[in-house]
Amino acid sequence: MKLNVVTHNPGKVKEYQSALGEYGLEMVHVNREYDEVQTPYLEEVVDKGIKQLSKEGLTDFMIDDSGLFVNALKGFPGVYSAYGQKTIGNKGILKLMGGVEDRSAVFKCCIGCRIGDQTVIVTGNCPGYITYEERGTEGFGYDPIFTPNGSLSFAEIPLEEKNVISHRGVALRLLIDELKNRNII
Ligand code: ITT
Repeated sequence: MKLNVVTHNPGKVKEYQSALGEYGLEMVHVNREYDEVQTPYLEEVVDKGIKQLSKEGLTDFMIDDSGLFVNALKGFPGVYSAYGQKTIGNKGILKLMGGVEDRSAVFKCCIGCRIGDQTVIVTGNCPGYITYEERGTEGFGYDPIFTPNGSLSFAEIPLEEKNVISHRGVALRLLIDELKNRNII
């Protein structure tokens, strides 16, 4: 079955394909806009996005809204992560974290999937730490400045390993369980 992945971010499509390929699902990248409502909740963005895209006639698709929530920055960039990445970037986050001892952060990923007339929305979290410098060349976005365990950053490990522990990996496994429960895969 083909699944349309609506995103501007090819890195997400790769991670979906790596996790869902073995269930006979083939990802098709659809580089298309949907409105991202302003809210502190990723789930609300995804719920509204699914409703909008369905109304526009799209079928069999997935979207995801993700963010990096840094505790010492009171959750920033959080729901503003895409904006934070485009503006201050990883260097800017490291600058804000200069001299800050509490490096703890959480990556969150909310995935919404619409297949036929069924909707599944799941969320995965990955706790970890902000590094002291950018490290690694794998992945995308904030991967070079996030480490799940204080050792290697997400940009220093292969995608398959990132999927085992990452926020998106956790969400994808919840999605797979739910799609199995509903006999969709
Ligand atoms: P969409 O078109 O799917 O919205 P996006 O890249 O804008 O693509 P989000 O709004 O969900 O996606 O992501 C917020 C930001 O967080 C964005 O800059 C991403 O690069 C970054 N991000 C999301 N997931 C990430 C991950 O697994 N590793 C590193 N950065 C990630």
